Amino acid sequence: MYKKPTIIKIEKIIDERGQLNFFEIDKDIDFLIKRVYFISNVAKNKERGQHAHKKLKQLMIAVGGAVEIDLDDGLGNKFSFVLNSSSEALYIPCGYWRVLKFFDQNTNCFVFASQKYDTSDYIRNYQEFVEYKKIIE
Ligand code: T46
Repeated sequence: MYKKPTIIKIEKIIDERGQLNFFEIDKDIDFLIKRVYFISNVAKNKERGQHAHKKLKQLMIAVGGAVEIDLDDGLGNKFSFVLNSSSEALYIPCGYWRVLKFFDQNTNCFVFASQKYDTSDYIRNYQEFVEYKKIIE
């Protein structure tokens, strides 16, 4: 569906009771969700990530606060996004090195993932990641 990291607009319905957001498989994302995790209570300016995934695709949404997500395809292309609205999500295809920078301790980052947790899907060394991308491209 998306070959590159892409911001997706998440539909919202607002009425006198508040706001409701939703997204759907096939319409908004091209994978079945096998795992959901969320990151919270990260001190201001702390970073997470510093790794890439071989197969995992993810959709990230920040609810409250803000998080910057820096992505690198290992082939010289870099992308930077700020998530700060529950009406926007970031789709991250497989094969991107990521660094998450949290702007505020109240940020809750929800992640919808295409695979169950699998340590063998992670590449945690940047040079190894660059070599891996050269081989698979
Ligand atoms: C990613 C970024 C955005 C589990 O046991 N199950 C899980 O599903 C996850 C995600 C993590 N863990 C354990 C593994 C570690 O002992 O939780 C601990 C912290 O995980 P990690 O250091 O990988 O956290 P981040 O924030 O650096 O990375 C996570 C995801 O792992 C990664 O896929 O893209 O968030």
